[in-house]
Amino acid sequence: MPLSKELKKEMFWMMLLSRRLDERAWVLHRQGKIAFHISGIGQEAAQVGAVYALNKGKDWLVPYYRDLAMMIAMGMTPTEFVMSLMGKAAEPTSGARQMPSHFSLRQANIVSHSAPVATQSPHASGIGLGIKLDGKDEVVLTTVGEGSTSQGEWYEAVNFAAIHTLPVVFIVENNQYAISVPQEKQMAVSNAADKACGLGLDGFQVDGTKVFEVYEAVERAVEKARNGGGATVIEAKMYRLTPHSSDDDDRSYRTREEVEEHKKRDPILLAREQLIEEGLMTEEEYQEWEEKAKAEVDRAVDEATKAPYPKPEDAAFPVYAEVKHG
Ligand SMILES: Cc1ncc(C[n+]2csc(CCOP(=O)(O)OP(=O)(O)O)c2C)c(N)n1
Ligand SMILES: [Mg+2]
Repeated sequence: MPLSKELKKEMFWMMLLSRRLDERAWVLHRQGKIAFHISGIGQEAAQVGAVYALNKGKDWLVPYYRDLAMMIAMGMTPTEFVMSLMGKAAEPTSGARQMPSHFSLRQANIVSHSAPVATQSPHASGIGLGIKLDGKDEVVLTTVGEGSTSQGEWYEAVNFAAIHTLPVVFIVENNQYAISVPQEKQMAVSNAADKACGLGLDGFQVDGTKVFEVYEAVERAVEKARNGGGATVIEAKMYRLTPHSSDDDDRSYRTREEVEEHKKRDPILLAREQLIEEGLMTEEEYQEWEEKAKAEVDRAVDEATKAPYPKPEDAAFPVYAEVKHG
């Protein structure tokens, strides 16, 4: 389905809001107000483009830790995200029991993942099998980084989905690094998508810095899955513009020149240029959106700061049965 003007603008708004929120998380970390942040900066086009191909509330999403822009586009509020960074009781993923960015959102069919990378991939295939057995026309979309496609779990999940013609779209967000390890030290193929054909599936590459191109590719795969055509692997190529996480110093394994070069293809700049070129947005409107995004992020930080921490006596729930004293 071609995207309307309104939808294109909405997608750009989701990218912009996520970017400004993500940047604030880095500031909060450097201010000592949060313990950890893992960033999606540079990956927003792939994330927003992919989830706009879903039927929200009906389809399923099994994301990974960089998918902040996906989460914002699927309805997680900036306040909820900042609460999760601060470990506040009302954060929706786990009530502050999980690391930040191990996203989930029950009302949006978004399923949490564990810290070992790629363990979410078999969960996605399992959900796909459930959908097939129930005869429903729902679709599962799941993501991993390119490094994670070297994990056994990823192969097992893709293999299983291929054998059983399951309605799963496997997205690989190829940001060219797995922490300090560049792609050529992670795999002997040039494209993670090439791995799909050995498992009997179609694998496509898409420019992960172009939001509307990602949307088109994922939409085709989602519709194929919905119509009984089975799974697809889509590799979105982009670049991780920040260090791996707030605990990483990327100067030890890549040059500043390399990072600066990739900033020229920042997905926010590319989408903004395209919208202005197509006459869908003016420069003034963009500046207003910047103000609006800043105000939303300010409000989120303010609200999350005021929100209460979990009660110490709730710490063991729901892992242990309630202990009754006296
Ligand atoms: C099984 C496992 N091994 C190692 C780690 C440590 N680890 C966390 S993120 C990461 C890099 C993953 O790289 P990639 O899949 O490319 O995703 P990216 O972080 O680049 O988005 C590693 C090795 C882990 N979490 N799980
Ligand atoms: Mg990577």
